[in-house]
Amino acid sequence: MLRISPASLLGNIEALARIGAIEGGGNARLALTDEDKAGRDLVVGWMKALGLNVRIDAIGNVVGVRAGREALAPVMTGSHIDTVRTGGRYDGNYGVLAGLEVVRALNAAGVTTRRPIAVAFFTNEEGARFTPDMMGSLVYAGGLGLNEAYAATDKDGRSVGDELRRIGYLGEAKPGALRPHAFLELHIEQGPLLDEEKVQIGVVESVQGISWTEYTVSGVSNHAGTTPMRLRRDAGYLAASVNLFARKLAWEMGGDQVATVGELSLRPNLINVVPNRCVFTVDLRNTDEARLKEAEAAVAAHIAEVAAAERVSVETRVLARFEPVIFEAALVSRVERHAQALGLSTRRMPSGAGHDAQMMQRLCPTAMIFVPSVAGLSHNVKEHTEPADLAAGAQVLMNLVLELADAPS
Ligand code: HGY
Ligand code: MN
Ligand code: MN
Repeated sequence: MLRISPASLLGNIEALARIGAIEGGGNARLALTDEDKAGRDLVVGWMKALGLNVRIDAIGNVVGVRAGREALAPVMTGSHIDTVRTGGRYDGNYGVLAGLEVVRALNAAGVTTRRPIAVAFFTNEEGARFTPDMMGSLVYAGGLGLNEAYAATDKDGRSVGDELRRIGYLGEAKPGALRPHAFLELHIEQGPLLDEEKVQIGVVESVQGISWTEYTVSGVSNHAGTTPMRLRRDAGYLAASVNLFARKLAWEMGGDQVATVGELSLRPNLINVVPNRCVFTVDLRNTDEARLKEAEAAVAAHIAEVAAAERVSVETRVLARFEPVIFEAALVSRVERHAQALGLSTRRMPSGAGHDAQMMQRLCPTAMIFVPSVAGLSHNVKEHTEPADLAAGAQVLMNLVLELADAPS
């Protein structure tokens, strides 16, 4: 059996983690920043050194292709290398670098597979600077037009199109022109299940639905001391009320329902002034689309009720909305079989986080492989996965990629 080299994989994870490194061992490489460019340049350099034919597409997705014996649709693997501002070193990066490790091992063994093998990283998976998240893979899968993606702006008004151009990654290739035979994404779980249950491999069956909404509340700024409660039109109060409501709702709904108010900014943000403006976000997720719709409706009704009582106005902007995605069952079973053939313990599960794979399932049979996240921590500099688990996941990826790339059909 062709073996991945844990040392080579861990070394590359370590090297990439030095780019955009932040206190505590994590990474800050927000999409299309100079740090993202530096990470991209490093990984593209590694792709070229491995002899891959590197294509950069018009949304900045990068695909390195290793030729096969036959010019067929490739088996593609990959993920993302952009991070949130307080990111860890494994989220996304691990899947891309494991894909390059598969290529390195094939090169070292002088093996040429029947089908080409492609390793990709997609632009702006995180959605932490520009929304929607999974932007590059969504464009690649035909779910978002290029001009709409280019027009997305960050809080400083910088657009995706301008930033792509600025960092030199507005490529020529048409997004999605290279249609994979199958797509595999190896990723850390980012949640607690595998670690709590001491299971080595997560066989991912689906990705839960995601609903991201931004609310801009306008009230009346006033003196904190002289304004009686009956006269207040407090924009910040609405946001606080939604946070409490959404959290209680998620607890009451139970199941997979989660709710997060992740962004919140007040204006004028002064101790003695009733805020007249508040911009905040609500992230709702559920594996069940009907339940997710219920949660969205309940939050909207609560906002309408409190806004009327507080006499504030609310502008709503949907930032991202993706229904749950079910992965190709036959491919999911292959993941399970390969993990078990290596003597690894497995459990089937949904993904709580969004991933590029959920977009690629629109194009071809797709599946994901999870490895444990210690204490379920992610989007946190303390994100950690044990080296043995990182190596095990990469070996499952290797074996599955080889099986698919040499299959007769
Ligand atoms: O938000 C997510 O689930 C992903 O990290 N973009
Ligand atoms: Mn990720
Ligand atoms: Mn992430």
